[in-house]
Amino acid sequence: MLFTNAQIATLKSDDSFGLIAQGAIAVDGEKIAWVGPAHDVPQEYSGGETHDLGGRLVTPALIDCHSHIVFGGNRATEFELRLNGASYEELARAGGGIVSTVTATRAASPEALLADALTRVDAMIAEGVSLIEIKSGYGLDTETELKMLRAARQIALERPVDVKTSFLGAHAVPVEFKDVPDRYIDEVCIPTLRAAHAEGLVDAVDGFCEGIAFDTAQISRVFDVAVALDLPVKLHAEQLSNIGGTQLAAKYGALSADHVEYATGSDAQAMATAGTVAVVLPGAFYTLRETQAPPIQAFRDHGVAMAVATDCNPGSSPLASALLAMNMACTLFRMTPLETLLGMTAHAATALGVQDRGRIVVGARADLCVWDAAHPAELAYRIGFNPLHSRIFKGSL
Ligand code: DI6
Ligand code: FE
Repeated sequence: MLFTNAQIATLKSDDSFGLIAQGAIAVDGEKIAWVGPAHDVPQEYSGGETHDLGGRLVTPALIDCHSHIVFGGNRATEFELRLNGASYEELARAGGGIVSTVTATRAASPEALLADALTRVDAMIAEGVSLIEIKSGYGLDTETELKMLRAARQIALERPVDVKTSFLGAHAVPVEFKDVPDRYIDEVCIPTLRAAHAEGLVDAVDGFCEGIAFDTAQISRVFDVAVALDLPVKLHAEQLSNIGGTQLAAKYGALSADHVEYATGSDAQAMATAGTVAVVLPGAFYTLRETQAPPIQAFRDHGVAMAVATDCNPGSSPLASALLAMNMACTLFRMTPLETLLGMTAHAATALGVQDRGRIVVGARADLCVWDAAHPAELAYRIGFNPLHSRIFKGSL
């Protein structure tokens, strides 16, 4: 199949959009077989099925590398309480926050959990997302963590989208273990990780390293099990304070450290050495009215790859728009439109340990977006417009 008459942002390297003005892309099965100027299309690709893209912009399909899109209920009441002055941490310590979503998620039937998540997944797909990372972490008991992860796997069967799962048993301390978080880690979190892994439900292991969640010693115990199971790790680190999560993530060679508002220059250095991606989550920064932005310039200076994600969740980031996350990363964090597009494509793939997509190069998965736009900077620029014309998933329109 040949797609022609396209303005292609290949993102073939990190230093530019890699634009090809009058371009064509040949697809063989699920993969990109050739990309280049339309007048150079090799003979072997010019005879088959051809789609004229009308001069539209083509980019790699978007990848949301950090979401909690499977959950029960919502937290609109908590939103009102925060607007009246309560802080996210106060609400968490008072048994609200993540723990209130745990109650709703435990109560939800598998069917309802899936149906609810699909409404948000559909919004993502409509904006060109083809791969979504989905975390557990609102079960905090074996049965519900498995229920969440099965729902996440089911999403990839119900919709034309790929899913990568992350086990986030170390997300919060459930009420039944309120004052004994270490017992929760040993008696529930780690055995549940083993059970979920045995069922093939885990692609990576995540944790929430924070004053209101788990410290580095507790996260280390979970990560040691991940290493033993040969699973990659990633970490919610330095979101509300700096307690050493980024350094810990780097020590374990984590795929990514996420949020990272309170990370320092030396944290950036450690991430660079470990090849750990910095995943910035401007939806949470915005919703919590955070004032400390992540150290974007330090990440640039140290050569840390940056990804951008929605963090779609009912508390700190009720956001199901990848494009708005890109816009926020520009406006709130001063990232460039190129950095945010790389952050929702190539670098998001790296943050998930996926090598074969996120750039329009020969051999990559033919997951593409066709946009009613003339230049790729337009994707991060507008607010509340969806310029997606069509999406190509696994080589099919
Ligand atoms: N940080 C976040 O932003 C989400 N989880 C986390 O560890 C928020 C989860 C929530 O508030 O429900
Ligand atoms: Fe998160």
